[in-house]
Amino acid sequence: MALPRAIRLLAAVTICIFLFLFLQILRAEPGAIRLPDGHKGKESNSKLQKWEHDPQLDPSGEPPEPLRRVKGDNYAPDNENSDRINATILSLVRNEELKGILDSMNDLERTWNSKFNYPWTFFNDVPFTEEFKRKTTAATKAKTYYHQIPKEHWEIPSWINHDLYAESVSLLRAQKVQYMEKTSYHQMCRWNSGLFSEHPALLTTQYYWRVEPNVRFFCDVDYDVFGWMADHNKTYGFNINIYDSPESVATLWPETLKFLQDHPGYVHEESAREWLEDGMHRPDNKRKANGYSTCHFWSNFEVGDLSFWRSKKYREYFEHLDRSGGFFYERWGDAPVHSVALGLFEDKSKIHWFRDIGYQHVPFFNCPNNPKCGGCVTGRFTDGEGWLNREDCRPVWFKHVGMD
Ligand SMILES: Nc1nc2c(ncn2[C@@H]2O[C@H](COP(=O)(O)OP(=O)(O)O)[C@@H](O)[C@H]2O)c(=O)[nH]1
Ligand SMILES: [Mg+2]
Repeated sequence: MALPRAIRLLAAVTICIFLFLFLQILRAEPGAIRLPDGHKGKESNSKLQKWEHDPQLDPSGEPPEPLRRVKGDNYAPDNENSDRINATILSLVRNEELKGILDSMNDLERTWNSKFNYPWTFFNDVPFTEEFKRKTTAATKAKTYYHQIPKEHWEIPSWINHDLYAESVSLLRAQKVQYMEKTSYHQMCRWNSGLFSEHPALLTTQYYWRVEPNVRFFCDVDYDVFGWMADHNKTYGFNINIYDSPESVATLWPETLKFLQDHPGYVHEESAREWLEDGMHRPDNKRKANGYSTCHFWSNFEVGDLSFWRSKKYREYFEHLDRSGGFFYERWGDAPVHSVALGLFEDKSKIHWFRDIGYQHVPFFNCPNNPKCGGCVTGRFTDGEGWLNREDCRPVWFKHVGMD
């Protein structure tokens, strides 16, 4: 028996409403990133909320086994046959930053190194003061070493044209490139990019963990981080991924492409090149940086294998960049230089996100959802101005590479 017309109409309308509601649910964004309290968000917010999911909000623990643990005295500071592998914590630091490095040391010792007792190796362009040595030695049970950087690794190289350098400084200062006028900043970036691995004191060392003054570590880490790198065949570990000021690296990518033209076989088959060239999220950055997204591993935290920085490919690449003068005529940072090299020459699966190492270098955080962490807000990326949230480019890394 046919249904009355009114009932059929009602049924059709109900189905339409149901379909409409169903589509709305499908389009809703799951797990949009929680923004810091008080962030009123403008344009920056809307970008963020398009990111589907911030994995740092998920409960997380340690990375996969095998994990090397403390058992008895196997990592005791004076154990000659300890389970420590060939590695050091390293820090380029000024005498005037003593208080800042002691704060960083106290945090890293408390959360990790008081268990594993890896040595600390300090570098400076001038001799360390006795007070610096005394106080930093007293801040750890592990061994401490102090080294001066050879002049030829620090001084402005002979091929830099000083007039051009001065002109570039005024030009890029006008474009608001931070620290452009600080020669020591250029020297520091160059050293951290390609000369730290060449310091005679590190020549037989394989892994390093870079630590700066005034950084914080929030989470207890109960496994040997260097041992984990070795067991899992990792080259590099990061924990924060941000965009750079494109004006500071405007010719880094074009110079890189020139290098690749001469060495077409150097790009790794499993490289993260697509990540370097991503233009979806910040197209302006990519345009101004002439093809490079400017997304980089924030290198004030890095755990790495020095063999990568000493490899033929990287030595040649660094030499090429260095000769082009961009460490002075622009303000190439060691973070984008390291990131571009890793993104091109390394297998992307050998780059690891240390999500579990809670960390802060002003103004950014890496703060896991983990009961082992204290003193930071889970998932908070910055406690600075709201627009800084826009600088987070981890989602671009996750998109292209995943979370390994
Ligand atoms: N010895 C020495 N260390 C420096 C110099 N400039 C920077 N550093 C160190 O290099 C690292 C990066 O410098 P920093 O001022 O923190 O730069 P930012 O993190 O980019 O603001 C820190 O560990 C500093 O202590 C310098 O002229 N001499
Ligand atoms: Mg710093």
